Amino acid sequence: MPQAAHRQAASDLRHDWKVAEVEALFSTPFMELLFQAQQVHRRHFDPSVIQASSLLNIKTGGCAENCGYCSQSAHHEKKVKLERDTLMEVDVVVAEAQKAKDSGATRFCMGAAWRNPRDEQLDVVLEMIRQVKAMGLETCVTLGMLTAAQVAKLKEAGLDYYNHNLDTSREYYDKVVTTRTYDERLDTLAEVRKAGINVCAGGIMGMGESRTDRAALLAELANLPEHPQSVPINLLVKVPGTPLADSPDLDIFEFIRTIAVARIIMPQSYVRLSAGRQNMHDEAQALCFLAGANSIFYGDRLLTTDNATINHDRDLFRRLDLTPAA
Ligand code: SAM
Ligand code: DTB
Ligand code: SF4
Repeated sequence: MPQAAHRQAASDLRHDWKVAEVEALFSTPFMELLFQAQQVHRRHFDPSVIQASSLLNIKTGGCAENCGYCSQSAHHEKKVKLERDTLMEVDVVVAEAQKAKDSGATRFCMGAAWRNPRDEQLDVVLEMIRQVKAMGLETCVTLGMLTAAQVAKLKEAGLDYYNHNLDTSREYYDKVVTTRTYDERLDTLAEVRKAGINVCAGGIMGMGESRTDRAALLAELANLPEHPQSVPINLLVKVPGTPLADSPDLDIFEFIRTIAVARIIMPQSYVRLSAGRQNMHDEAQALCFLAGANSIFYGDRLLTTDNATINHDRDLFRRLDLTPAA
């Protein structure tokens, strides 16, 4: 992309989206919406290149928060079959990162089931970040809420991205989680952004929310002082025993519309087709890429559930003439 074109486009970035405007985009006839999204996508990205991030759950279960979608909340522990585990050893994490690198991932995301890390826990994660970064991988962690001092330590360790999702609209939030507020989420994102760490923030679709909630979530993300550099759009993985496991299925075309609208209103962000690919047909994934998704979680596991397999993804990329980002 010529530099000048990129600068011109950058000046078009908007941070004043009204929810009604975003809803109107959702209501655009499907073929027209995908065409618009693909046009925006091509102004900023090569449409055949997909960024691949691998995930590792470095600390499993026993989390103090009560997120209704999550297998790792201590609040749902009696109903969800999941063994708690302590924080992994640094060497084990580095070995997993090497496997991810060898399979073609360019970013390694480490997730911990914490409401917030204690300082001595954070110290171990800092060492993981340093060692994974030294391998030539981009680093991402998702550890829950952070203080400004903790954010500063992450920056110093060389962290590239911090994942912290808003998950849904402010209005629907208390149907999903009640142990934290929307504003606490925004506060952590503000600290991360201020420190100059790239923000990875998105949400989950298919938790029984309305289209207005989906539009409000995307407006909230786009209206942040900077668009998140990475926007994960998850389709709820219905984990038996979690409060939201019986949510009605979301029409896949509504999910694809969500990707297209995210692409249009956050033109320069990487939009990640995230959880939920395991149960998605290849045709649906292809439409997500056409709608402007240009990043995936790559690797046989997500955090506690299975992902689309590496073999399947390699084959899908070949059939769609997609190339992983270098
Ligand atoms: N505890 C940290 C936090 O909540 O920020 C980090 C880990 S948490 C599991 C990371 C994100 O994974 C959540 O914010 C949510 O968006 C996503 N997630 C968790 N369980 C999911 C599920 N069953 N389906 C789809 N996305 C899910
Ligand atoms: C994100 O938005 N999705 C990832 C990552 N960030 C940490 C997590 C998906 C989890 C899916 C359910 C599980 O495996 O437990
Ligand atoms: Fe804890 Fe994160 Fe799961 Fe919520 S999503 S219960 S904060 S691990």
